[in-house]
Amino acid sequence: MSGGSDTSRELVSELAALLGPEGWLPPDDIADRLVDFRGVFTGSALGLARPASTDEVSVVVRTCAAYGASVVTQGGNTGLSGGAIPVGDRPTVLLTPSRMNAIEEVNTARSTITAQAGVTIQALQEAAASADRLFAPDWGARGTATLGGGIATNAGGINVLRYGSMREQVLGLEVVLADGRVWDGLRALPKDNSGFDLKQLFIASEGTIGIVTRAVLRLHPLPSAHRTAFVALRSLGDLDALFALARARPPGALSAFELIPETGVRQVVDRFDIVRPMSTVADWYVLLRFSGEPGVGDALIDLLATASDDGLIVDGVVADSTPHEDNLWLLRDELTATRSFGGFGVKYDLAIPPDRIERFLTLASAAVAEILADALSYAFGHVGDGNIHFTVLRPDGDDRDLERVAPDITAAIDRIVWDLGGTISAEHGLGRELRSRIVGQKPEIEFELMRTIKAALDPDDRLNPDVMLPDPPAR
Ligand code: 2HG
Ligand code: ZN
Repeated sequence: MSGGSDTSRELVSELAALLGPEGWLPPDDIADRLVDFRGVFTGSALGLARPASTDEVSVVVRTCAAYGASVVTQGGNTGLSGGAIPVGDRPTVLLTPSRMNAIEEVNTARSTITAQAGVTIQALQEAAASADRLFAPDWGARGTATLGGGIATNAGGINVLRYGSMREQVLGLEVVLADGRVWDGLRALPKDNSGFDLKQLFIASEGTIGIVTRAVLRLHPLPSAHRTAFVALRSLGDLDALFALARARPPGALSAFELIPETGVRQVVDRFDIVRPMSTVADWYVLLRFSGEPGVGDALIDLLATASDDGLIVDGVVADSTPHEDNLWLLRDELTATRSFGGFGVKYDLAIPPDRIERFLTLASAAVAEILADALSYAFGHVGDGNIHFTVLRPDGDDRDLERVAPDITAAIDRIVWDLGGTISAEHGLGRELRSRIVGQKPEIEFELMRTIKAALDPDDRLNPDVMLPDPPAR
């Protein structure tokens, strides 16, 4: 992208003057924001706008529009689909609400929290906990990922099973529109049938039709107790039965159900200061948690006994202290291939009906082996809601071979996911990576409707161009 035209120079000096030194950083100072977390996408920008208020976001958007520049919004830059990196040859301003990180209100009477978009997920969790409430969204990047990014991608994580994705938490939004107008939809009404539910349009829209600046979110009762167990499955075929058992006792207590492979355990135990949870070695493990009343600990111990009697698990351990529990969840947080293998591989964030997990893994590993015999099919994730993180790696081989066959592997995996009634994007969004692949998943009319909404709200295609929406089919 050329940053050198007269128009771009004028835009830069106007924004620098409007925002001041705290609010405007030149490209040389933002190298880390121009590459995505996985190092797959590299972009360029005229600079980074760090507005301090909704009004300043609006001014940035209006000013960019006046000069014909695009605006790409970025939260904590922890996204895994490349949706927050300004790639392309249009003059682009990168915008982050990192200075807009205030928690404005925790309302215990309404069980809501109101915050600005730049606040981290962890800060929201801590503020809620100090008011004896739970902010439910939780995933490994909690300390860096922001509320705005979580809303823009409808992020998921380990608690979706019980509390739903970000979409289920949002009661109201404030959004800066593509023409700079501000929509104040910060209403905290659990029920509101007064027409289209506009906030839902902006959730998962990945910055393409508006910039979320503030949100009011649902809080939940803080469970008075929780207990985590790590169990070794007899075989993957027993996953379903274990899930059914865990869901049933006591009903509603199951708050996490994560599939963990031995390949992952070995990697993270070797690389990090994490203790192997048990000496028994199995191909697959499940990390599960019960939350609720103090009795959940006994219920979990009871569950393990039944699962063992029924032959579903060969071993299991219930965390008996906070450090013990933390060790188990740290192991889970480090499973992402970037951390556990120190490599990227080819990654898939898919969801299928939970009862088809075993079928998917059998078909997908066989398809990968047929294309590249010594590739490693690495799978883990939130199987309680059908979400598997599937990564194809070449730990001991040449990555170039993998790159060469990656399109074939992707075509095979996507086909298997669709045949099983799933989605190739479960919780990381479409970004740049999946925008063309997604066309195989849904009828074209759905993309036409999405393009109609984009054209109505951002007619000049200024907000996050070339992200999420697939190109129209060639006529
Ligand atoms: C997780 O669940 C994240 O750890 C990352 O969603 C998943 O690295 C991945 O594929
Ligand atoms: Zn995940």
